Amino acid sequence: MLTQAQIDHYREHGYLLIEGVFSPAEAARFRHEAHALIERLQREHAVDATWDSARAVTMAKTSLLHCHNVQFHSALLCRLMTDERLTDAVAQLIGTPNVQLHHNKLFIKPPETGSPFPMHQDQPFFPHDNDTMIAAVVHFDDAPLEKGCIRVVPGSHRRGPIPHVADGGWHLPFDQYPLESAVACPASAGDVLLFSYLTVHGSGVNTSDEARTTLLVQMRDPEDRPTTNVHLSRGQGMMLRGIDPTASAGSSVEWQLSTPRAAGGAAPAMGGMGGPMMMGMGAAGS
Ligand SMILES: O=C(O)CCC(=O)C(=O)O
Repeated sequence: MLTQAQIDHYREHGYLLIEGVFSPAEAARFRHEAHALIERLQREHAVDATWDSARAVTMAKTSLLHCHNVQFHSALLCRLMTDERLTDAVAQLIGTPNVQLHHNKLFIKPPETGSPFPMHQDQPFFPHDNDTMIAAVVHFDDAPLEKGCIRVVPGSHRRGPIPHVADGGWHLPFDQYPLESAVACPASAGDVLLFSYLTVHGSGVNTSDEARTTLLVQMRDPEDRPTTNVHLSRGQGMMLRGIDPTASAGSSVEWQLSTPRAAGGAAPAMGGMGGPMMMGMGAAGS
């Protein structure tokens, strides 16, 4: 259970770091699973997901190993997403008993060369009517500043959607939103950082001699409808806590693909990559 002070912090600042959600032993198991998964994928294809715009943050050649939607690769990581220690906190913060998966991303920022993320909001990538979308970053190992921990702009969620630059991956102008000006959120293995999809955030290069390993899970109230049918993916709509009161035939992707929106609905688009919201998006999307 979160305290009222934690809930108030999230509402005021748009983010919350919860320490020790998972034990060091659990985090170590997740980390082992994550690295084994990336190794399996790398045998099949390249898994770098560095945003083109990250090149403007650093001249160094960096890389970011990633896997979208880990539930199709690992039962352990699938169970992690439904763990009540995680989903109960999310339910409290978004104010609904029901928590639905939008998508998730496993990231490994390799030692010394782990790619940065320019400052951005996640909202432009997948806007929703009620803005309940929240990211939970589960830390599988320690993420001090030198490992490129996440940085946030406290209170930025209250500004609503901010115009982004599409060039090289949807991001905010570098001169107005320098990475260094944001508040660093260093975390330990087992900690979870939560932030709204309207909270401006980014992260620096991993210059340390250890990998930074995280799972980012994007979740929403199932009654919060996508404003545009973009950023669809297999597994979207899976219930992580409670029920889907809209009873929209299981997968919300299936529903979005087959059912036009009641008012002014855009034509459903598979993959969601065609609209202006997604132009210039890096391989990791958001
Ligand atoms: O993992 C990070 O360092 C940041 C990830 C991020 O900002 C994103 O995926 O939108």
